[in-house]
Amino acid sequence: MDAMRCLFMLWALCCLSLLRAEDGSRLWLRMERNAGEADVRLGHGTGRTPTLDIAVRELADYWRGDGRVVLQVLPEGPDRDGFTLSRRSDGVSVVSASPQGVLYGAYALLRMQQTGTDLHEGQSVTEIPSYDLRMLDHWDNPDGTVERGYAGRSIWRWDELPEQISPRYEAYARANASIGINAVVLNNVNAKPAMLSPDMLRKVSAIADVLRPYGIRTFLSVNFGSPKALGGLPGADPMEPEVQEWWAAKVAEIYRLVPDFGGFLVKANSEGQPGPQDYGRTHADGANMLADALAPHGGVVLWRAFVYAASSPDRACQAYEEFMPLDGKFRDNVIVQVKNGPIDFQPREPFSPLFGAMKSTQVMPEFQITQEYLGQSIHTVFLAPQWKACLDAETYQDGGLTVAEATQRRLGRRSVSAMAGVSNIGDAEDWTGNSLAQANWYAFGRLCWDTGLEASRIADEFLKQTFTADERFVLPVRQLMLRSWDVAVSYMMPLGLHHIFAFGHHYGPEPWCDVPGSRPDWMPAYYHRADTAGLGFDRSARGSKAVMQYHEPLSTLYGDIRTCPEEYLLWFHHVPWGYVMRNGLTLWDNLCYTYTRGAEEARGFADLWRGMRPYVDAERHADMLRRFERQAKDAWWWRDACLLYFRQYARRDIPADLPSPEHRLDDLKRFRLDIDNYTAADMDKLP
Ligand code: GCW
Repeated sequence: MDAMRCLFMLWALCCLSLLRAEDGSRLWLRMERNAGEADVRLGHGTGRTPTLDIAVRELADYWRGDGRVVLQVLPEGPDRDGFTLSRRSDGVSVVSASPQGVLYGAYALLRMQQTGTDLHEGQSVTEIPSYDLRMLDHWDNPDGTVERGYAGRSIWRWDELPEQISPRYEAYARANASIGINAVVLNNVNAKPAMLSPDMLRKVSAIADVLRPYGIRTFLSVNFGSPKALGGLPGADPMEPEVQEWWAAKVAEIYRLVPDFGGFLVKANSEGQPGPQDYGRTHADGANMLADALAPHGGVVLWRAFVYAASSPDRACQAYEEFMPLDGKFRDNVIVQVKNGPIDFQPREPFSPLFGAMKSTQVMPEFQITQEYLGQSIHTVFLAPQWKACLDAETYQDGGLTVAEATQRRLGRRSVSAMAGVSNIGDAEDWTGNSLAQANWYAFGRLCWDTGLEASRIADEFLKQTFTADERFVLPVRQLMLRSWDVAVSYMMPLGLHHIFAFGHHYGPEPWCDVPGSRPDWMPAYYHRADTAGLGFDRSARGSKAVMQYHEPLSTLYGDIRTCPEEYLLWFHHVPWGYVMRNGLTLWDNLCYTYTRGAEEARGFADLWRGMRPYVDAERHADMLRRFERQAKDAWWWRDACLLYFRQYARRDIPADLPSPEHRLDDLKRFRLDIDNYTAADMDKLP
């Protein structure tokens, strides 16, 4: 080896060892402490509060800019959690009408410092968040398990509470506040009645005490049958006075323990949960009864529209059918919480027609941050582009409103606007079980704050704060993140395919799955409808008529196979295998090319990440590399499974210029993933 090369190797080794070992626990809050030189103070007339103390402490510890920082609460400052930052010759001021707004301003300053976007002298910026409630929904159970959680167990240690307060609660509150999240539902929508027992409520109150100074209000999911299951009443009919009294008393008990309690999230008459329909009442009757109990205390009801019956001919139509007749019948402290798509957090869905349809009801979007249907905590899929596609979608309500605009309006005197995301957080060291999946938590908060932010800007901010600002890292990895959703859709369910997952755990492919006696709408064939004529679900006017739930011109656009966006083709149409698509290739050939492209790009992600070794500490680099390698293998597994299976119906060959399948269909069909006992350590046991 020549001398130059030796020197270079030595230099490279030094650089590598300089990257400190990291476990990902600091998330995007990896600021270096300053040397104690920051001059941070409260402005004239601004008294201390616990929230302002946090703002002062954060800046005193981490601000490295010139001059002093003055934090001020002024009645004429921006309200609704907003703030103004101004840079003057002698420093920076942060002004808001509330302490909480000042705290968000403080975190904005630190974010600017970390991402190199400082204000110049004389410049000022004002930000007002897009939504009033920026909410994380935990699907955490009292026994410590997390439904669809892939990052370990629940962060809430119910068995230790209220005596022991894990330091993680405050770290969690701080991370949320740093991105503007101000509302948290602690428990699963499949709620246990015991959640409302006096014992549990004392634990809830202890958590709420930690979250409060960070500006976060606590909410609970409730089981609609609680008056019966917990209260011992004969039923839970919302029209029964004793049921109403039970809830009013329970709500009063909660507010004694948690004075700023936010309200209830309810999954009713869905997937076996009790609800008002059990007593011949409507969703509005149920929601309003709870809303009346909460109203005197300032609480709200988040009532989910995720409903579907096994008997329905098209699950995609059902939420609309059940909720549209109730439009305008909900109290103004009820928000109907609607999943982004009409079915269920699929890799790619058109937006739910309810966003455009319900004009007289406060509606909020619900997104899934946890990757139930997108490779869980193994695959890297940056979700901001998926959420943006929904938020930016034009509904054509009243001549023109995007989903974001339709859900940001406040319709009644007590109405609040809201957006929710199902959390991907667990007790894993790095919180999300995959250090790049932290980006989805981050992106969710940032988009609730400002739905106008571009996905690329969010990725950029995240990478600079969480890894390094070195462009040799940020540029390629940002590009990887921005491609990742489309890539995952391509190797899992391109062209509008949906719900062809393995039964139950939803990790791998199982388009052939057929569990005898199971609900038909839980089986892939219900959705893909493959036969020798073609593939896809006919939701046009000749089919299930789901297209008619959209305003014109969308219903015509989606309903006509020639104008339907090709990304939704098989969502809305049963398409002949030989149908020629816009690029001149048949449906079958397009499926083959798209699956293959997705699988090849996933392989490219692993290669790209391998090359990022100089910029990332060894721990996070190695852990992510294993995941990227597994993702690449899974992508080929998906591609082979779906092409081999659908080929039986298409009766066509995979184009000769594409690689032959690496797997055999029979082997894939025999494979069973024991997901309950599956950990990242078992990744090599997959096909
Ligand atoms: O996506 C499905 C999940 C269920 C979940 C349900 C819901 C909490 O598979 O695990 O239950 O949606 O959103 O209620």
